[in-house]
Amino acid sequence: SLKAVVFDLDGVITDTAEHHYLAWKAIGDELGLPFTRSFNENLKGVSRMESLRLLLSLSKEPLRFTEEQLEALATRKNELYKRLIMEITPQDALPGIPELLDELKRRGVKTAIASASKNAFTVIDNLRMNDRFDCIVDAAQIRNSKPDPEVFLKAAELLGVEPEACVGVEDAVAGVEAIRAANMASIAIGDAAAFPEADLVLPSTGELTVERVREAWER
Ligand code: B16
Ligand code: MG
Repeated sequence: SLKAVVFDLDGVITDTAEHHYLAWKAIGDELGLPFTRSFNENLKGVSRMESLRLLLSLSKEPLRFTEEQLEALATRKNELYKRLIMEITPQDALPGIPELLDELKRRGVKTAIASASKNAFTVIDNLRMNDRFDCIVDAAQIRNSKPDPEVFLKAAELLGVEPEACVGVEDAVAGVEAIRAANMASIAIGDAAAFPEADLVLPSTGELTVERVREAWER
């Protein structure tokens, strides 16, 4: 039976995917790179340094940055991002999420966060959602980033459940890949055309109910 739901954080619990986008956009603008929202889809769920590498790949001429300069760019993006997430309050949980967490608890289904972000705890603190998850796995606790399944497998392990008894929820292509590689059922939030591999795709978290979670798990 269904034992747990493992949630991605950025873009699923709250709209920090937008904050990541705005921070990378500022760096892209400074460097004169044609960074768009549609290209930003590739950065979702991807680690900070890998995101920077993808952003710089937009340059027509090869960019010769030293390791130090790359670190400085990533740090500056993170400073911009940290400033944006300072403003997050409990009102910023995405639609339907608090209700779904309550309902899962009532039914004895465990919940976890599986985030690629080093800022996950700050975001969850600002949402005042620390107590609402049975466990939280962030970037500091894993070696391999999504699409590697490690972060989802670690969540299942800490919950003490088999991955096969879990549903994972993601807004990123790399994230759905990670869920599938972990042998969990998958729900993607976003455009159906972008997620041919997901067991279920919902346009927004407002549609994410216990019934939909069960539906994905039964596939
Ligand atoms: P940070 P998630 C991911 O979080 C974001 O989707 C991705 O855009 C970001 O680059 C990554 O975290 C690293 O974040 O720079 O804060 O360590 O979606 O897995 O919760
Ligand atoms: Mg995400």
